[in-house]
Amino acid sequence: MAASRIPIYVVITPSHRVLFDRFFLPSLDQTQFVLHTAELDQAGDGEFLADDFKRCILFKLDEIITSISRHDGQVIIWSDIDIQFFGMQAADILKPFEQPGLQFAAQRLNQETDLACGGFYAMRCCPESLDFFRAVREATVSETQGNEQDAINLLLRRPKALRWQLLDARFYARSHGVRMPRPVVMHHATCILPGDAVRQKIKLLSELENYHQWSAPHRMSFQCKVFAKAALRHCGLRVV
Ligand SMILES: [Mn+2]
Repeated sequence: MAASRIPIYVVITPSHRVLFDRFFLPSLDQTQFVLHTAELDQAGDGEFLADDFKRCILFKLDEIITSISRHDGQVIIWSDIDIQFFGMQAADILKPFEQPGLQFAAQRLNQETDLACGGFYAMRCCPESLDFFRAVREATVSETQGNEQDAINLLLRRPKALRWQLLDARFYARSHGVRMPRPVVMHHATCILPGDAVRQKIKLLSELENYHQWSAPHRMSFQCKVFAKAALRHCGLRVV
């Protein structure tokens, strides 16, 4: 039996809309997910932690708080739009929530730490999540200088945090490293070099378009190419 469709929320800004139109939307299986978009009209390139980025974060946190009240008892997703999906299904998200009491599941930020990524997470809509995100909003302003991801990680490690876990390796982000996991259900084009973020993200996303349908030789040649580029970066070259 098909699982019920999961609400997936995104904030779209003019600087990043191209990523949504070209990669996020076409790759999202809308038989599995119900898309909710909130548009934020603002100038700026949305570079990580610039002033326009921080305003966007507070707007997003207000929208998160509203969304939790709207879907009482349900699991919902909050996602960045620098993401493409490789056939991700509702069951991929609901599986961890079969554990009794789980309230929050986030993409892993990197392999070196157990930090949550602020760009892709699912939560059970309940009073605890609502309190948590109210506290995240407060901490984002008063403790982490506008950085919501830091606030989430700070509060997850405090007493009375949500019951949470990291999503597994199928939820791939570029900051996990250049080796592609298999199986894989999504690709988050987390940035690798400072500056011209949107252009870099377009390049990363277009290189991996429809990855779940690639042949084994295609996957292997891609993997060789990214290892070679990683070696060049290691030598100090600016290669995306
Ligand atoms: Mn992102």
